[in-house]
Amino acid sequence: MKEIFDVQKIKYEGAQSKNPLAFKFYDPERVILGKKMKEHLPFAMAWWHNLGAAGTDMFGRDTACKSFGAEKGTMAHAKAKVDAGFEFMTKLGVEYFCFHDVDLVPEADDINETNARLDEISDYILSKMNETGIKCLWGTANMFSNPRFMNGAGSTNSAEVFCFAAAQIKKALDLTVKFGGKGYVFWGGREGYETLLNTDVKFELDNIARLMRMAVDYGRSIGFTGDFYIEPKPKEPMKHQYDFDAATAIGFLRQYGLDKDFKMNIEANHATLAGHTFEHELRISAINGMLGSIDANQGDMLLGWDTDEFPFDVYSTTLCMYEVLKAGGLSGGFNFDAKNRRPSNTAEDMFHAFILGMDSFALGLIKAAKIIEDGRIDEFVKEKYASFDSELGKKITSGKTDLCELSDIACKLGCAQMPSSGKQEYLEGVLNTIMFG
Ligand code: XLS
Ligand code: NI
Ligand code: NI
Repeated sequence: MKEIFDVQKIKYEGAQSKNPLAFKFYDPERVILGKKMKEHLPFAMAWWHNLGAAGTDMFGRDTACKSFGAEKGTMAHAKAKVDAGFEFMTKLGVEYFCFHDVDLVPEADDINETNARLDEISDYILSKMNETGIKCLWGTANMFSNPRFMNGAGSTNSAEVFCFAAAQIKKALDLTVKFGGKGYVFWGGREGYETLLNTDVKFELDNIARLMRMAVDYGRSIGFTGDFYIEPKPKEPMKHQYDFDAATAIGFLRQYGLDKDFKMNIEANHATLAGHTFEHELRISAINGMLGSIDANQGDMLLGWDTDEFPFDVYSTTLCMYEVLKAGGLSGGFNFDAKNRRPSNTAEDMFHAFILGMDSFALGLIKAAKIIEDGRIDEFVKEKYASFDSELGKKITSGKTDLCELSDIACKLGCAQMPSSGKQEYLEGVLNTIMFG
């Protein structure tokens, strides 16, 4: 078959290499902390950005061409995207993909027709998966683009639209199972509101949970054994989104008894939109046993929306990988939910973007392993709480005391010693020596 991209297979050449189409840090076979880099970093391609997004923004049309030789809006184009996607992933050594239902085919007016198209394309995708060994990380239903979802999907005010959400989830779960996907994502882009003047928040939350419960029941009934994920995001497109951040989403899942089936899919750019760091969201998920998967991208400090840039900030990838390593790895993977900047509009730029993202995470992994091997940061944190290893501390942490006894102790002491220093600047210096020393 004729190749779509005029690019050779991307190889690791090391940091000295000046070849723009080579990995400088991502060496898939290199062993870090007893595991190959490619096992630490199961990368995935996001169908929508990589094969769909062509640079359109609020102020201008496409700058890139993603027709892949076929007419857009046709099944021939859907197939050309499959060919392009599998060639692209193979050339980069990316072993997974993620998709929304309507990324795969042009959506028809009638859902029956859309489903027939999905059946056709998924057979074709499956044959490509078998040919290449490329796997599916997760699937999802796009319940935010079609105008019927203007008031939400699970949170809609229309019982009929709720049925369409159910139908799309059912089909997307069928496809995820057909592809052997590891996970199924709920990103609640329209599950939120603009004003309380027209919104029954309690009703909407109850209904979202009902839809998720039905998804779990259906998924399990057709043999889906993977994780369901919530992908938190505080805003955009809605002003208030219900899955604001990991802590909020985890609370919601527990409230509705969904916590055994769900984990978090943490996106870096969503974390920063919520006013958190990426690593904060990862830590909150991990300590609750809900760190599932990652949407690997980055935002822009100066812009207040989801810019979906390819990860470049190595401090951020390092602190991310430090959390991931300490959590024992991901059951999911690293999905580049990221797109080229609008003026980076060539096919070669698509490769540069993935090389940048994969190298940034490889560097993050290398540096995070060094933080762990160095041990000073972990040791400091342990020491910081040493007071709770004392007799008094143990009394508190074992729950063998009460407010009155502790109050008596404080009163007897009269005044407390100052706690030990947090030493932030020292620790930041340690991090810098590990990064650049
Ligand atoms: C949008 C989200 C979306 C999800 C999948 O901000 O990141 O792309 O990952 O629906
Ligand atoms: Ni995402
Ligand atoms: Ni996003």
